[in-house]
Amino acid sequence: MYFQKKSEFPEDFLWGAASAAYQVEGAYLEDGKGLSIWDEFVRIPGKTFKGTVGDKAVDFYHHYQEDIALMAECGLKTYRFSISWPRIFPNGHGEVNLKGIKFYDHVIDECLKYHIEPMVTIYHWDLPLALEKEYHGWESRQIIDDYVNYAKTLFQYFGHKVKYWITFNEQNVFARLGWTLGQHPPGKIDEQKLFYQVNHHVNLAHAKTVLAYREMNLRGKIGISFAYSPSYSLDCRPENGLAKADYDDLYLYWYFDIAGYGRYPQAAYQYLKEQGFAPEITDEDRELLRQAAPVDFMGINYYKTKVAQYNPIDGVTMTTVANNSGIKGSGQVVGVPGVYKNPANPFLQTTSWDWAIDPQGLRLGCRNITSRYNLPIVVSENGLGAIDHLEDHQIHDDYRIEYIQSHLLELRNAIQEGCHVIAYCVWSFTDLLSWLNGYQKRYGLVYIDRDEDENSGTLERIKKDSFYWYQKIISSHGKCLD
Ligand code: BGP
Repeated sequence: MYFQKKSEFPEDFLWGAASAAYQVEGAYLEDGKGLSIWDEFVRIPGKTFKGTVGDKAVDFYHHYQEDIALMAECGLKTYRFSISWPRIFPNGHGEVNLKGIKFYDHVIDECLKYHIEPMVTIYHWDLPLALEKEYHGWESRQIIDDYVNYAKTLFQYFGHKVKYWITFNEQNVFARLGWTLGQHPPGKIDEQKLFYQVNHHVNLAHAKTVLAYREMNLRGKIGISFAYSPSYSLDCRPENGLAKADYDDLYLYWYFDIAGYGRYPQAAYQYLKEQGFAPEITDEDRELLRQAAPVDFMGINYYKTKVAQYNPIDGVTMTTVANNSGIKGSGQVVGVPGVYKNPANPFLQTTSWDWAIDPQGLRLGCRNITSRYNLPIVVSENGLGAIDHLEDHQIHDDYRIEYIQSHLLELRNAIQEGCHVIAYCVWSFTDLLSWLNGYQKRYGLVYIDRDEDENSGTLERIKKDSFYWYQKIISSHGKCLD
């Protein structure tokens, strides 16, 4: 839409940044923490870039005071971070590890000391390994009660201090990569039926947790975050228009509709049922999902858009070579045979990892969410992964500034168009370990001196140009964006 006068960000807008426990904390065996599935998976040769492991990561566990002080200096209003389940329950259930509780209590207090709103992700992929060994983790319905017990424990300890909760980070990524592409633990390939069943268990765990949270009357907000790549039809050929609708239903609304409406989209469900991939859903499940919807806010992790094109039945599949090398053009087109495929968008630049850079896509995504669900939105991740060069103790990351600036301008447009956006979290505040891409793909506003070698670097924190830029944006309440 065209508006003559530009609007501003709301007064109480939460300018923030995000991270995940496994990617920053390190201290993987300290203070009673149990192993997570990632601690094991990364040790399988060839799974991560240069064999990186998260044993030390960027050592947030010992640097959290320094890092949160830097967040305060930057002016952050919210810090989104995740809690490591095996730090709280080393075996997934049973006795609480009080040292784990103490650590997060300190992190939360440190945030509050600087008036930074803690936004907690309950699950950002680091499942206790013990549960994988005991009953195959997310493959079993047993996990639902263990997850709810873990989440309720967090509500009991931190519910009076934390006002924003995110049940899951990107089940549409961890389930797909874990059960169909073999790129995340448990490393299974093309287990379509299991993948949809796993995703269903995640939905049930989410729903039960939302209901438990509401019963506790804690007066905060609870939502969920998905990886969100809105789509364009390749062109106006009707078959491509339908491919877009199919992509949207199968790849996006299959997840979002549960959070928004408590049900799966019809066309996708019928398709999966016929394929033999639909999850087993009981009447009780249906009722539970319905009761928990809608969430209080929809979290979106936005990095890119996709193009949808009809994919013939003998066309490309999802199993393909991913670009985890940072060599532009090394990724391949993927798709679902007979349904859709996602060719590159010739009108957009890409990152070195072949992610289409599309600021307007963020606006489009917010508009879609608003039209379909009319729910508040938290942009729980957005940022640029790039190779940074340290020169004279400085990082001149104008490319990152340009990326964030252009996305924030479009976010402001979305807000003007009526989207109720409550927060924006840059991914990430400090550099951190990329799950599959080591440390060469950096996202931070603050550089951290280390690389793929576990013994490398001093872990010194160095503010990048983007840090100072974001500081200005926050202090001017977004006015400096123009
Ligand atoms: C999201 C994850 C984050 C983070 C980010 C960047 O999918 O929620 O944890 O990793 O993507 O991804 P990558 O590190 O692969 O570039």
